Amino acid sequence: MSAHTAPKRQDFPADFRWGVSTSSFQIEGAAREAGKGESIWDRFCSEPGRIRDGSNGDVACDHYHRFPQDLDLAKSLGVNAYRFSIAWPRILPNGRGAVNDAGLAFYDRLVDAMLARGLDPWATLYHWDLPQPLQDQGGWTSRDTVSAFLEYADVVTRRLGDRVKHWITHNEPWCSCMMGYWEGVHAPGGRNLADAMQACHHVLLSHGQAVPLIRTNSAGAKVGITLSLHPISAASDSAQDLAAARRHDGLRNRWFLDPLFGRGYPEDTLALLGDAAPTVQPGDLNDIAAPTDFLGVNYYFPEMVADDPAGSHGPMRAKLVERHGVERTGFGWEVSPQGLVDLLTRVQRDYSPAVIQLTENGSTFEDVLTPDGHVHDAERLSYLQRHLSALRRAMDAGVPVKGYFAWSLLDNFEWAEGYLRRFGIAYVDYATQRRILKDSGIWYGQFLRD
Ligand code: IFM
Repeated sequence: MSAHTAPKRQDFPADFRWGVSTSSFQIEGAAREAGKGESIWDRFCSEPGRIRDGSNGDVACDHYHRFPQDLDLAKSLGVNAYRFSIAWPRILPNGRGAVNDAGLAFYDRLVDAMLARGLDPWATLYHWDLPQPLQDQGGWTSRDTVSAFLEYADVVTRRLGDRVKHWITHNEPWCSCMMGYWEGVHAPGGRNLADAMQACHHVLLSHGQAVPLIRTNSAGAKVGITLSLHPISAASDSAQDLAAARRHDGLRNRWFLDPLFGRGYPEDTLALLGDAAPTVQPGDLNDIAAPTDFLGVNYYFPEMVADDPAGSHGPMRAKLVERHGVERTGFGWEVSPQGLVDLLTRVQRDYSPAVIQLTENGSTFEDVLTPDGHVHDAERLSYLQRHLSALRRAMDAGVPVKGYFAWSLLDNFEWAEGYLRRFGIAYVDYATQRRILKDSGIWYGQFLRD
């Protein structure tokens, strides 16, 4: 860790959005309560060997019952925005059709509680918990799921659109589609690239078609999508590695950015995908490119790649290479604040979004609750400070970032890792459900109240 001067809130504009980020499945629990239907993650967790600690989201952080205290905690930090997601199976237990009013009523209470505390609600419609009945009909590989999503988006935005004025259609399509339908490590556990590409196309299409609908139901709302993006570099200056980096970037970043910004799918990536390329109907690309108000960017780590002529890691013929001697998080992810600057300046140079919101950024380390009742997470604290400084540098370079959301308010269910990875700025003692602000959370609060 290099010496570093802590950033100050005054270094950022007065109207900057400061928030924390969460998602429904990861914190809510109450998996079978008040009419909620089964989600693909409930099902995935029930399959042996899927989740590293054999856990599930049945209780998670019990946020469903403890949200007033959790929002008090967020408020105590001094954030002015709170990002959360809505569990589709709470609203439409079968994915479409009958609406479960108790589910809507829960989000009514949640949103009202945010507003009562001066927290601006930022709602994500899809953070991966697809209703299982839709998966039984093909999930995101089926075009019918697009119309089901529009039905769901309509119901939710009609109900909450008077109070929620920031909507994110999808969180990280790469993860929900590529990790879920190709790599097999996320729900629903598929292992077929063509399925994943079709799923991606439907997710993007559902985003684009939902944008005008959300605007109709939520007057004056700002609407966007959140992508997980990575700065990518080549392992060497060889022509082969440089070409591999370009190919990898095609699938990892450009595959999403290009169609969202009206360029269609990247030709080079399409050619490499061959038969795995998705079926695209006339008008789809136009729909996907619906103008939005902001691009949500989630940044965690950079990637370095080398040529992989055998294609053993997929048709992009690129393989990830570990950079040696660098700092890493508990997940093994490279810590690179400069990567954030590189990523944001690249997105700005190549796509010029009017507004970027940094909707997630955070880290996992081995946290220890010490006998003095504290969690001295010096590494996470340093990560947070250095990424905020990097954000400032990106803004100085002209990138129009208007908000930062720390991932995450609470330790929570980290997908295939279960509860083994802690990303919170507040520690959760799962046995008692006690929340304890970590040193990083205490610092974030001081920074915000400064
Ligand atoms: O926990 C996840 C979150 O659900 C999506 N973005 C990355 C986080 C950390 O892995």
